[in-house]
Amino acid sequence: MFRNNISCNDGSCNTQYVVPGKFFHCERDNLEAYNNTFYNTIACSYRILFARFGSPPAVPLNPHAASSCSFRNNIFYGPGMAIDAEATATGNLFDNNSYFGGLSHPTDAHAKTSDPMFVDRNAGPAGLKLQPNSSCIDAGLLLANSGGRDFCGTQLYAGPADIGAFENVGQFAFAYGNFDRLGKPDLWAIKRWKTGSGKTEAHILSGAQDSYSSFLTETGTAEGETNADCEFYAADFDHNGIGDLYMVKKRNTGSRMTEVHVLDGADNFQSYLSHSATAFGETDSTFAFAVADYNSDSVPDLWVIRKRNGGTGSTEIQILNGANGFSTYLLTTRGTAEPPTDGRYEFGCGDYNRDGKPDLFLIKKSGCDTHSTEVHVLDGANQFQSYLLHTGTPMSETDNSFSFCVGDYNSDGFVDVICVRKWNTGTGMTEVHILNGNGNYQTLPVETGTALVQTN
Ligand SMILES: [Ca+2]
Ligand SMILES: [Ca+2]
Ligand SMILES: [Ca+2]
Ligand SMILES: [Ca+2]
Repeated sequence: MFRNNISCNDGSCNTQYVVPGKFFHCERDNLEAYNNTFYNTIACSYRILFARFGSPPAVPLNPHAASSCSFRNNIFYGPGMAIDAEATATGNLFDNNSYFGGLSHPTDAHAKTSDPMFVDRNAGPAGLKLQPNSSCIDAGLLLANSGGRDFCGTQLYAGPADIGAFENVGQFAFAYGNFDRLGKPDLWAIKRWKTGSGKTEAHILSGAQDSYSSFLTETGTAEGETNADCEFYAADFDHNGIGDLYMVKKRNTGSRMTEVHVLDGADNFQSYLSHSATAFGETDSTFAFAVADYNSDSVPDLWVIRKRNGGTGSTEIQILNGANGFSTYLLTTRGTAEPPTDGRYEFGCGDYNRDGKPDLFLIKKSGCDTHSTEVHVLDGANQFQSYLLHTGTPMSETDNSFSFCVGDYNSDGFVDVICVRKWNTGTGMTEVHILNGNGNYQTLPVETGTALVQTN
């Protein structure tokens, strides 16, 4: 078994063996190699060796090449000769691999031969993740014994399997808010790429029966496909009671500033209510956001949370005024009581203690003292300088198969935490697990599969 590995220029131009150059040296019968990325940059006779060789000087230990091996869901990238010379002779299976850079493999009935589109192939192993439009995404075989984790620890498989050592995730963004004027907030699943319609799509699950078992809408929007540069939030821009879709574009913007674009819920997101370049420069994955009214003028504002690398040595917050297109600050750079944070945290806002001032929720997913998913709340009344709550919950520690939202699901005035399980769910559907704010998140009154298939 050889799976979820990366090989970068390993064994290239290795001349100590009979045959110079190799991707991989396979000496065992029945070896299964899957979901690996073999990457080479040097023109050489790259190949997979199946013969069994001893130490130099190269003497075959066994004249019989390995047989009954299988190679599936792998990426072979690099210049060189065809790699099937020994494979075809010894009954080894090649199926559903990607070959690019001059390689070929005529025995692979499901060969992918277009550029796998690495994020940055000169940036080391992490650069061998796939871009959102890679043809290797969702093109893999679902193999029964996946190993459970990809090269960087993402749980496998996240929806349809991908080819190569990295599973692509983040296609869906989740938001929580009222869409349809009825009392209870709804769950918004925003599909950013590989949508089928060629548009960013909104799939909104009704919260009316606490079951999320039907859709209020499933539609392409006026916005083309997007990527991880864009985050999505639900709020009512124009006070007509119908939720609107806020898109925060963090980088690669025309204005070189973080931008906010608002799509109108009233026409099913077919037009824009607003386009704004904010006063804040471009941002990246060290930032998180929320959209909620801070200064009680009923206009949603943009909360910019800097998780780390700020000047104060803490998790920082700044809030931009929605009333003037986010061009001025309601709260300028402010350190908080929370030390720097990272990818184990998600953020949201809501009025935890019902004093009329929205508070900042931090959901800590892993690495927790309580060995559970934790809820921490910073007090909006003193500009987030102290905590209103630290608590463990009945949710065990969570990973990136979960997304979190904050809102009052049952209209009892207590802000709840909505845990969305995207994949590897018991029901086979995207699931909602709600931590009840009444009682400080110690119960899970709602745990349900939704009408939405598994997401990633
Ligand atoms: Ca609206
Ligand atoms: Ca406001
Ligand atoms: Ca409060
Ligand atoms: Ca509640």
